Amino acid sequence: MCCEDKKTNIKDQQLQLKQEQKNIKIVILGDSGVGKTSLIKKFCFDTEQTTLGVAYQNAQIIIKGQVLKLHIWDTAGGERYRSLAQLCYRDANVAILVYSITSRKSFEQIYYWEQELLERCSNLCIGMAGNKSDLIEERQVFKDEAQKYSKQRDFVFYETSAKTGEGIQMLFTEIIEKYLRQKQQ
Ligand SMILES: Nc1nc2c(ncn2[C@@H]2O[C@H](COP(=O)(O)OP(=O)(O)OP(=O)(O)O)[C@@H](O)[C@H]2O)c(=O)[nH]1
Ligand SMILES: [Mg+2]
Repeated sequence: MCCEDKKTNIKDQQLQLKQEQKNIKIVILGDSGVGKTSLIKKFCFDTEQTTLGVAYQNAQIIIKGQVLKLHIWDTAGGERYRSLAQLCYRDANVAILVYSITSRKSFEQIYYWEQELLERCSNLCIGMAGNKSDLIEERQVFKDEAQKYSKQRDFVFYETSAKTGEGIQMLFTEIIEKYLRQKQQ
């Protein structure tokens, strides 16, 4: 192969890598009522299309000058939708597990949601959101405990509020940055 060919090849590979990085599939899981849909609505600006018990939204985010298209799949936490939700875990790049800080049970269920996910896909970047952080007086899960849990499991963790917007941008940005770093390795 001549030098020029090699150069073209490297350029092609770089271009391909860039194109691959442009689309990121994110799935959002967690118990019913923890605020998954509300979180996504706060984060996205596009219109919603509901499909078979799961909802899809897309959004754009710019990280370090790179425009990324996010395909966000909002699963329903209710029992009767579980088999449908499982269909959208496949090929996910990033997953965000959501609990509500006002529900101890929803936090305890995080382990279940993680197992659900890992049974169906690997090589995922996982984040955890302790949502409804604005409801301080109803808190049932301490931040320290959730932080410790996420550290053990290598999750990106933020407490979020779909009402005030607290933590949402940080959570998405950090988890996507982590995904991009892992993809480069
Ligand atoms: N105060 C407060 N309320 C919230 C927050 N997030 C969601 N809610 C409320 O909690 C309720 C449930 O929110 P959803 O976003 O529908 O919950 P979900 O996780 O999508 O529920 P499923 O679709 O049934 O799985 C709604 O009444 C929301 O307005 C939050 O951060 N703070
Ligand atoms: Mg919902």
